[in-house]
Amino acid sequence: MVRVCLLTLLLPLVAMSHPLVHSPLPFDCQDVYQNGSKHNGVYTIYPTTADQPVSVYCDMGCTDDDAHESHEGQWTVILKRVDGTVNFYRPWDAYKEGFGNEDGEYWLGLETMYRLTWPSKYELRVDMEDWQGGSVFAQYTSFSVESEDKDYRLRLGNYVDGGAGNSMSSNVRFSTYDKDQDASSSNCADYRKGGFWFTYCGNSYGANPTGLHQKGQNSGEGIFWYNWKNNFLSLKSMTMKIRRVTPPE
Ligand SMILES: [Ca+2]
Repeated sequence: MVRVCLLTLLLPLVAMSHPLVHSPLPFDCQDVYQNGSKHNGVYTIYPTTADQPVSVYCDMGCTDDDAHESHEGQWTVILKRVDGTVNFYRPWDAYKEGFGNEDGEYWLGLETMYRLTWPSKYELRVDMEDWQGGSVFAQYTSFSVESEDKDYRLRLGNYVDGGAGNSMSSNVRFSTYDKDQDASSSNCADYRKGGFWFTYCGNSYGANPTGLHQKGQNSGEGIFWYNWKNNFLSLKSMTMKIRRVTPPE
């Protein structure tokens, strides 16, 4: 899953110098790719209107095999955890608008996720890595986020594969420490130190992609994916990314 990409070092320059004026405004990273930018990096997309640009990290695949490239990449990254440099214990408004650094750790924002996923069908892939160098992923056939009026409720398709196991549930409202909308009598976002589509928090199930960046602890406050390790072991990295299943005509 982790590929060496020599071009990565050049990417920020490529991204900044890419002339958007010659192409239609990209709706997501798939459009960015089709407009000619085929390398991983930070780009600007326009999920709403031309006067509302959104900065995003695009995972374009970055493999040396060109024939394989178009199939593997074109992902719009919605969450990235790599080093613990960004605080994810934030209130509702922060999770709504997004925060962090697109070239490091960040949360894209629920409103942008809603704008991206209501008109088109997207799939979801979650990549993760433990502290021993192991890596797996979890892929879902569809991913969409409802509007704020509907509590940014998550609609998730079937878990397909990847070795991580299924640790996410569909039909779940989003929760932050200041807006507890989970099904537990506890405040899961406060308990887990991040915001997410939590259902229950006291039981041994679920995922915590926005938890604390801890080194291999079992605190239940770290970044974990329960069904991979069958415990709350905190992971080294986690990325959530989405891609249109059927591109619009
Ligand atoms: Ca609760």
